[in-house]
Amino acid sequence: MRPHTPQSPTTRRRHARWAAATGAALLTLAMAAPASPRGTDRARESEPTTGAYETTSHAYEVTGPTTAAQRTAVAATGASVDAVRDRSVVITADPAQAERVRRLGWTVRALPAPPDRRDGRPATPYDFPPADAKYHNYAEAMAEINADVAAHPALMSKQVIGKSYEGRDIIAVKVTNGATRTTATGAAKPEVLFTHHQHAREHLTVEMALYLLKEFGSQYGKDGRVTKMLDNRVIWIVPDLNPDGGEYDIATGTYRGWRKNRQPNSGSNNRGTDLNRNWNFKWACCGGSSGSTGSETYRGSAPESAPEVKVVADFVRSRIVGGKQQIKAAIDFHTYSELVLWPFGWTYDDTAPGMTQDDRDAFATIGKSMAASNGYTPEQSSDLYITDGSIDDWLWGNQKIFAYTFEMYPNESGAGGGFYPPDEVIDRETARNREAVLRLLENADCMYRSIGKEAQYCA
Ligand code: CXA
Ligand code: CA
Ligand code: ZN
Repeated sequence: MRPHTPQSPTTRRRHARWAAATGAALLTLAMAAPASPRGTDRARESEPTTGAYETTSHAYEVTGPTTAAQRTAVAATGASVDAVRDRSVVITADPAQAERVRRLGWTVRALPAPPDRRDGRPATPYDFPPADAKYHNYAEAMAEINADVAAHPALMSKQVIGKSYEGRDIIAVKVTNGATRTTATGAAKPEVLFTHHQHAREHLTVEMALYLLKEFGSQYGKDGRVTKMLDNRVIWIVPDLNPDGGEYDIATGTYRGWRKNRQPNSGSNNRGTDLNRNWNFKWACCGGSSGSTGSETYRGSAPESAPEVKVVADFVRSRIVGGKQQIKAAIDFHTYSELVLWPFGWTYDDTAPGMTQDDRDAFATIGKSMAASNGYTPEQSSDLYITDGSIDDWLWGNQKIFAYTFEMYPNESGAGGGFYPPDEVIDRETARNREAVLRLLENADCMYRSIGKEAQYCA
């Protein structure tokens, strides 16, 4: 195992920025938290953890954990770890999970409930609150995509690749210049996959998909790099992996902070599987997911037990043509923390069976290049905490696709709005990833070129 340095200069820098920017605000908000509509700490902790009702999850700041192993232990209580700082983490937990974290010896403090953005106006069911009206609910996102495809029929086509648990369409948009079947050299076009919104409350990721479609559609024939990529790549955009969870999160006009899908679990009143723990590679292997239905990181009853994961995994497998996976690289968009992450998540080790030093170096080189372009922090995902059953581990471990996770804006839980940044930031924070996306597309034909080994791997 490589020496693990949890308190790297990078995390220390991030911590300092956070403390300076939001320390005072957090204190105030923590004091205000018990008056939130979700009730007091005492009330929450008297709620049942099993039985007739779903328990209420809430955001907490946990002060004390400094190493990845300590953060993995926090996650093992069933909470989701939403942000990682030098000496603390932000989690989502139900009262029992929060108590388990306290018993680990850490200080646990309730954070404010998600913001009320209704502006005193009535909520429209299944719509974003008035102050966040620029976000797209499911119907609005589909309408926007249909319009993009209709406006650029030579560049885009939409496929329904399957259905969510509640029966919503899961779609993939194919973006490429349909007039060219191969690259200039006659080779099959390398394919690149962008996936969005595995986690319900991470709505900014759907906006990222809409941004990419707008940008590719409008810049073809205008911007040289975009034109070259649409001529020489096939881009697949899956804009919404978790439409049921997303709609549930916004249904009442007050954000619910929901993460999982909305699939019932047999023998339990707790709904939902964490889609990013349900992929079929080392599923349940390593303490990086939970077998409890009430957990924020419930892994499901079996790999691909979530219909949404099965649909996208089947789609990825369908891109194996003549025995060869056509998709070479991928980004799965999440929020928040401003990170570029690469696999493996199941082990702290840099290299492992199926991840050679050259593989790792190509991942890190292009990961760091993308991060240099958007100001995110690049690292292996297990530098945060262990995960098993994540999409990146499956895409790389099973399909040999160079798969990254982007954790988008904000960097911090406080000032930037955590999972719910105001809609004013959408344009800036989606365009912020333009260059990173182009860099991945431009490298996708031979990721090993980045480490000077094109001849060895891509001849
Ligand atoms: C993550 C993503 C991919 C592999 C390992 C870890 C981070 C992600 C998660 O835990 O699934 N973080 S998040 N978006 O806050 O849930
Ligand atoms: Ca607004
Ligand atoms: Zn996520």
